[in-house]
Amino acid sequence: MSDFETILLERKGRVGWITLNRPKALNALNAQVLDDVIAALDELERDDEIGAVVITGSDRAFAAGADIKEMQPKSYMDMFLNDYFARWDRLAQFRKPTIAAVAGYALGGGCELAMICDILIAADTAKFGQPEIKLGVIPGIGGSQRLTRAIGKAKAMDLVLTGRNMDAEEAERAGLVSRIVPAAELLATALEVADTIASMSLPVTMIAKEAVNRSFETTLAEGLRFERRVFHSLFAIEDQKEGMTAFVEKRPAKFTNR
Ligand code: CO8
Repeated sequence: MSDFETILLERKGRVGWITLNRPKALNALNAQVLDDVIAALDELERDDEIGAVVITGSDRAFAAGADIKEMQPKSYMDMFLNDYFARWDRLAQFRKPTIAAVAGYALGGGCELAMICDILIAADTAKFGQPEIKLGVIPGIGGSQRLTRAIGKAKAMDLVLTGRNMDAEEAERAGLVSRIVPAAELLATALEVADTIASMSLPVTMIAKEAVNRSFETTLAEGLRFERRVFHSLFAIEDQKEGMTAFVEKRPAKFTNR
C-alpha cells in the first residue's frame, strides 16, 4: 500500500484500488485529493500488472463534492489563473478501464468524478446530485455535460437547476448507473467486475474503452469508421489469435497482453 494523505492505494491482484479517505469531510475533493489521485493513477498506468482500477469512498460518502471550504475564499483570478480543478481531466485521459463503486453521497464533484469513470456501480444507499446551484455556482468538472449525455436533458436540467438528489433506483432508471447492489456487496461486486475486465487482454480493453468514449466525441459515421479500423488493427495482436484459437479449441483463452 502506498502512502498518501487523502487516499488509500492498494493492489488487489490485477486491480488497482483507490479509496478516497477524508472521512471527516465526507471525502470532499480538495487540491490534495486531486494530487493524490493523479499520483495514484500515474503509478497504476505504469504498472503492467494492473488491468483495471476501482475508485471508491466510504459507506457514508463516495465524495460530497469539491471542498467548499477550500473554494469559499477564492477570487476569480485564483480560479482562472490556476485553472482550478482542470487537472481532474487526467482521470478522463486514464487509458485503462475504471470503475466507480459508489455508496452514500456522490454530490457535485463527487458525482462528476463517478461519471468520469467507465462503469458506475451503486450501492442501494447511493445518492447522486449536482447541488452547486444552491451554492451560487454550477457544476465545474463536467456535470452539465456528462450528466446530460448520460441521462438526457429533462432529468439533467431537473437536477442541475433544483439541486435535488436522486437515489440509486432513479439513477439506474435514468441510465447513470451500470448496476445497483446491496451496500454490503458493493466492494465485492466492484472487485469481481474489475477482475473480470483485468482478465481480458489489456490492450483490447483499452481500445474498447477508447472506442466507446469516441461515441461521445464524434458523428456516428466517423465513430463507425473508427470502430472498424481499430477492429481491423486488432488482428495484428497476439491476443486476438489466442482468443479465437482458444474458442476453436474449446479451452479458456490465456491472454498475454501482447
Ligand atoms: N466541502 C467541504 N466540506 C464538506 C463538504 C464539501 N463539499 N461536504 C461535507 N463537508 C463536511 C461538512 O462541512 C462537515 O464538516 P464539519 O463536521 O467540520 O462541519 C462534515 O463534512 C460532515 O458533513 P455534514 O455535517 O454536513 O453531514 P450531513 O450528514 O449533515 O450532510 C451532506 C451530508 C448532505 C452531504 C452535506 O454535507 C452537504 O450538503 N455537503 C455539501 C454538498 C455539496 O454542495 N456539494 C457540491 C460542492 S460544489 C462542487 O462540487 C463543485 C465542483 C466543481 C468545482 C470545479 C471548479 C472548476
